[in-house]
Amino acid sequence: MKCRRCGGRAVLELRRHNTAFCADDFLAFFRNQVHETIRRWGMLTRDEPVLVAVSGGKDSLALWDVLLEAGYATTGLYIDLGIFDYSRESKARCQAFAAGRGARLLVVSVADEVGAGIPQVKAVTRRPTCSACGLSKRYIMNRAALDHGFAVVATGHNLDDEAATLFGSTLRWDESSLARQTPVLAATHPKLVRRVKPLFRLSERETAAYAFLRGIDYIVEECPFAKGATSIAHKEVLNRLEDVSPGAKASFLLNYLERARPRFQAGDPVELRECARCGQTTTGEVCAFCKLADQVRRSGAAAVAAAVEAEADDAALRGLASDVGAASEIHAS
Ligand code: Q46
Ligand code: ZN
Repeated sequence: MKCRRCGGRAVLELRRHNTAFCADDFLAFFRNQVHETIRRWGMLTRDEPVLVAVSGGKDSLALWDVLLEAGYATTGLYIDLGIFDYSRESKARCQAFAAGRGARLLVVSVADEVGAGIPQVKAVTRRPTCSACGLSKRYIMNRAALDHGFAVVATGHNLDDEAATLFGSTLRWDESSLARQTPVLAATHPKLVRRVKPLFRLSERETAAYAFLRGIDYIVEECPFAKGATSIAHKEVLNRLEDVSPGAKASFLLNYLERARPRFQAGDPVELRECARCGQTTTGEVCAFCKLADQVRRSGAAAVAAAVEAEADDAALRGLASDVGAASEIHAS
């Protein structure tokens, strides 16, 4: 297989583009896709500092790498979810990445903000883990950006993530989720920062190839709570479709954004106001994050520790149980 650009030995075939590239030309293709996406969607400007949310995984570190290399004024934001070894190792990857490039990294811990880490929040609230986690991440991202003077946050969501979210929303015909599905979430309120996804046209396989070829040390293991998540099943379905029809995922997402989204947007006017407690945006009186933190606080440290012990039996967390004692001690103190 030969590189379509230089004729050298290709290392990666991209079936949906009916092409193949050598390492150097693939890296150039990848960067070009990111810059084109940023330009076409008006995501970032050169004179505006960008907060890049990094998880330690391939996508967000690949994004940070491209932006740093292109000279954007970036700062990383790592949100410590308190998920045992997974969080410890992903934080170490982000810190090493930032140190290696002389970049600034902010670290915010969910435990400091909510009163407990994600496993404990899950245990005491009985709320689906990823829903409490997603809510906390969106809240902390926005607040960290406001606190540190950033008007924009960039995240590493890729084509597979976005197509799977769209697929899930479509299966439920969830109109407000469909209206919010966009690679650029505009700042529609002074307390809301713009959120952009410059990798949304690049597949998971492509970001993994970029990170590998750039020698980025990222965490390969998934979050233990990802097992059995519906979004993973949606990704599998879309991957099967992509196998028989290369380009299906991109077509599903890009055609939605171009043709169908405006119709959902028109029917979803949302009135935002400031949370009576924390001042961040909400549609009600008190925001969902403040309510979550309240619930954790009310349950008390002893209940948190007991719930975590019970949680250690959960099959999804087997093998991580040795960390539970230490984690509950930290959070109970
Ligand atoms: S939402 Fe769910 Fe992720 Fe949070 S609990 Fe893990 S899998 S990290 S993207
Ligand atoms: Zn609030």
